[in-house]
Amino acid sequence: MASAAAIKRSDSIADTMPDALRQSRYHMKRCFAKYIEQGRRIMKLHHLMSEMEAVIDDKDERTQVLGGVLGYILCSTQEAVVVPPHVVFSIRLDPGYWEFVKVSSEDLAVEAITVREFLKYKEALCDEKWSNDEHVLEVDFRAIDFSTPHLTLSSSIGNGIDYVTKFTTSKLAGKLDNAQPLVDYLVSLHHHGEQLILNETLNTASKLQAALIVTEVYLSALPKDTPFQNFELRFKEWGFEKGWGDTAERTQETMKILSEVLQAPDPLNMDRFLSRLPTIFNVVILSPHGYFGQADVLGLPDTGGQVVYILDQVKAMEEELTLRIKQQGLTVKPQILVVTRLIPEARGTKCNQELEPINGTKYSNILRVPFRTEKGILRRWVSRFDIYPYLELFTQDATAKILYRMEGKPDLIIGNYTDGNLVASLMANKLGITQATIAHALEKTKYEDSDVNWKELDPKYHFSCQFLADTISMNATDFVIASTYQEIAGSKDRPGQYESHTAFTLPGLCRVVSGINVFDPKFNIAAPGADQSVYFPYSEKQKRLTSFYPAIEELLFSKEDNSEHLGFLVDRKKPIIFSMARLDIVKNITGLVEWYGKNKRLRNLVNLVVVGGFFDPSKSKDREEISEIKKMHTLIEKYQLRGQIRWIAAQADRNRNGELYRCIADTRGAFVQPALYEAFGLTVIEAMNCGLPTFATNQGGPAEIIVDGVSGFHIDPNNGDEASNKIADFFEKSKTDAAYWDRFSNVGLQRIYECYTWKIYANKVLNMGSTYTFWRQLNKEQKQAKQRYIQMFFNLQYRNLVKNVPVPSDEPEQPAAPK
Ligand code: UDP
Ligand code: LCN
Repeated sequence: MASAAAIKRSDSIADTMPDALRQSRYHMKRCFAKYIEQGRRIMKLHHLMSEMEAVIDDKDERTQVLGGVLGYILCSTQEAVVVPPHVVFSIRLDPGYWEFVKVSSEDLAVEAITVREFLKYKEALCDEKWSNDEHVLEVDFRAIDFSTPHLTLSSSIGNGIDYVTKFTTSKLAGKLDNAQPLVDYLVSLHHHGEQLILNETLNTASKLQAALIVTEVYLSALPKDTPFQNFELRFKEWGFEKGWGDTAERTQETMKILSEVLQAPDPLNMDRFLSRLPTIFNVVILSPHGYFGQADVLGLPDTGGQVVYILDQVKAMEEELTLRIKQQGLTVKPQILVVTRLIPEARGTKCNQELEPINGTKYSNILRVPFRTEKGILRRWVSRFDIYPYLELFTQDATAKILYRMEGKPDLIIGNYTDGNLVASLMANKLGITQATIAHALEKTKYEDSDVNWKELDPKYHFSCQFLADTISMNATDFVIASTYQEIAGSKDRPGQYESHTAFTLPGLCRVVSGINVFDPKFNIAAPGADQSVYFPYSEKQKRLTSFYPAIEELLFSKEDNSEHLGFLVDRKKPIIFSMARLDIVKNITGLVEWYGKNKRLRNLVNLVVVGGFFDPSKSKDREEISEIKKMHTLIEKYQLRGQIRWIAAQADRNRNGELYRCIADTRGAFVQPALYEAFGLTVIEAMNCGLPTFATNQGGPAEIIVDGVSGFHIDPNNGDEASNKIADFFEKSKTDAAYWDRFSNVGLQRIYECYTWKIYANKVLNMGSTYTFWRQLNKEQKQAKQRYIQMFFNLQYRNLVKNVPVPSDEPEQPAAPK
């Protein structure tokens, strides 16, 4: 295949493609004739390639055709729309860079087209009349993005904060007066009515600069550890308020950094200064859907890593906030509220309690607010796909409760997933405060052609609401916290989750010609960690939680089926391959069972243990879970797996789960994460933290967490034979060479310590909070214009769609599912 070097960035596809087609004219004419043979349709890359193979059956000739620029262009094609006699291509040469061309199958003429035209071809396949209407609703966020600077390199995507600091610096540079917005911002800082940093005495850059020279001399004469209180009054007279530091030394440092910023702004000092400013004390984290609790919830429908992530995030953020506030010389206690839904019928969990302190924190709580409709309070769990009718009222109710609990506004609102992000957008807009969003997983890329086919999928998934809600939140938010690069902008071959919202179409509803721009500097990567007091290496013998051993022994090896486990392991000397996930289709636990069932070599080498769901489909209300439960039973019978498989129901005890991973490591086993797509994959880092060699899907976040063949292995969930053989090869090698297994265990751990800890995360996210709070202030007008556009879109489009989502009647709950 040709390399990227074959095509220069400055060349457009429309410029290079005609020549490339001409060079293989004979074959290309035949290929294009084949492409249009079946009439109008959407073709993906694999269709284009397999039909090309059928036409050019000689392998050498095919290699020659694909060896040049043409091969490179074709392989960068995301999809093609066949509209005889034309084939229209959407080509993605690099993450974030898309081009669209129309090729005539008759004379191979190539014409550049716009994204709008491309979407029109695509939607015409399902709704030609709508597509031809000149006045359909076109959503174009780019049109109102008139002043935000954007990045240009694909490799810079996800480092937004670095660029925002650079852009800020250059705005303030040049002459002292340019720093006035910074001074205004500093004068505006306060907490609960108390002025911080500067008062009106120092309301110009020149006054501030002069005063800083005086304080420099004054502070140099004091012992370094002099508490701020000792010179607080004098500073106040000069115009300086609290918040510079707890001692003379730290105050002097912070003031010096600001003096340097005023003298000649540079990004490093700007970043250091902004991250020291006392701007964040109270944080609201929104996560309405699922069962949000600290015990007995994991593995319940729609309840997985998001809950784990948020609880760990709160602990890490509270710790970091407490430290920062103290270092700045303030005595304020930070408050973090995780706001979720209160579920009256809570399946034995605490999800029916309004307030619950968060374990391991001093000042953080879960606040639960019920979903309401005009019929009253909704008592039961509702799928995340059906959640839209409750969100607006929930926002109102939650806002009132938050203001009451915090005795004022929060300083930062962080949304999670579609529902939490939409609520965060509405709330942050109403209160006028900084907003962050976290996706965990955007649903759009999980289902092929989910935009054009929305009408078919809508009754089940309500994607029309979801995609528009996501688009609204991405645009409304001040910054986005992603876990990996791929989440934003994908990989060479696959668009990112956010990137897939760049342009899409919902025929009959609206054509989104510019939904989001992944080069917007709001995008940042801050990868989560795993709680290292729970997930620590199997080799740390003195820390092992031996009290769980009898229960884990029973869980893995007892002979009889019961409500917690099914199947048994005849040969307990074999290593165990282990997987644990919610029983969603996308998690592909059934895929792993099938690969194992089919691969005799693997079955001879290892046993299989999977944790997920439960065994009686009639006990589940979740559509996907029900079908996966049934499939598991079928596969166990089909491949006669009893004796080699243990299926364990969803496990809710994190500490015991940590020990379970380590017990699997004791068998010299491995963790396998076979998802068809995984946004991040907390189980992957949990397993690696426990020293378990890990095989994880190459579709999504795990492909970035693991360096294939170095700190673990990638597997292709769409190629089960290859995946199961890769696992079998590993165990064959480990059987003859014990050091081989040890190597993957150790390098996996190293990878975690370098990149995936909560400490690194909290530091990054709080810096983002400070930097983007100033940035939104600097770009007030732009922000306001966008908000008005968003409000109109929300009102006229999104709200109408929500009316189509049924509100279930509140008949009594089924018996609780076993935990
Ligand atoms: N988990 C669990 N019990 C289960 C299934 C999952 O405790 O039966 C935990 C798992 O340890 C991890 C989280 O739930 O902490 C799942 O996170 P992941 O990112 O792997 O997937 P998600 O469910 O968020 O899609
Ligand atoms: C949701 C997912 O699907 C996972 O991939 C993530 O690991 C989890 O949330 C936590 O962010």
